[in-house]
Amino acid sequence: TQTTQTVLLIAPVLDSLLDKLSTAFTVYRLYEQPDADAFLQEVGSTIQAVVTRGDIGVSNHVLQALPQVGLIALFGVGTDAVDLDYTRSRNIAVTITSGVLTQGVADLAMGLLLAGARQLCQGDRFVREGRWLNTAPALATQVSSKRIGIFGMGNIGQAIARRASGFDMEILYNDRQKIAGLDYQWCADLHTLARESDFLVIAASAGAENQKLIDATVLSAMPKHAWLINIARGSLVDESALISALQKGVIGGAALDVYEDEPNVPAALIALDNVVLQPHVASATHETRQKMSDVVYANVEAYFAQAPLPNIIA
Ligand code: 8YV
Repeated sequence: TQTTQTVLLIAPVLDSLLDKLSTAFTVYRLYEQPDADAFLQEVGSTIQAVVTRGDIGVSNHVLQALPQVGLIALFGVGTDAVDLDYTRSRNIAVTITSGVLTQGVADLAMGLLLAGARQLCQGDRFVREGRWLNTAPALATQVSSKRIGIFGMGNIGQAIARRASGFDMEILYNDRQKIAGLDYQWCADLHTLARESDFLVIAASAGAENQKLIDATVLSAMPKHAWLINIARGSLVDESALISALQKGVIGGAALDVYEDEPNVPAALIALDNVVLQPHVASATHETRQKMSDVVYANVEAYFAQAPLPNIIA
């Protein structure tokens, strides 16, 4: 459709969302442009809304070429790939897909935890490669009744805690402060949480202020048998310190959905057997991605209708 309501897509989204947006608005796809700067020079001044993935965001360089833009609708909940100081200074609203991916992400966190402790990937390889025919499988680590430490007790952290309580786990957490009404043990600092946890799960939002917070000192505070699970952002972890901790047996293992420089996963991580690797898929189910698409669409629609944005961030 050619309307004067124009949307710039920074990265691919679900086909159904693209179709819906294209039916209602004029949609340009930046990711298909061989020369992005030339393209932005040509159409940038007409763009009113940006749609992009949470993990990709949009650079200030691109936003500078969009003088009229008033909305960035993120397909995701992480805002770390957008410079919020800059968007505030330009009065650009930012919306996220709040609520709809909480369950899916918490599900994968438990999946990673179980896969790591119970050696699900090793077991699968063991059967496929025919090794079961002449060897006994290795013993794994129990999950039930163990201590789970959740770093970042927002919606996702709390959904992980609810799942963990179904596994009779003892639940500890660290967040900026104790959260009223939560019946779990609050640890005032991350190092204490690390020391006390059999499984340390990262569920915090990421930003410039907490880059590489999970560093060598946090990893050494963890018990030797403990596992690190990350479904948040790779930037929260010092990846080289993690690799070294895994190689030296400082921790038991790591189960990761996110990395410092996606999709580049260090060969040193891939080489390790006490590691479970997923390609940033915690929200990647049909159900969740459909709901995320609906939320993105609702916010773009509200923006052009000059209605309140349902999922605007503070
Ligand atoms: C998505 C995410 O995988 O919510 C986030 O911040 O990282 C994920 O839900 C990402 O936005 C890509 O679509």
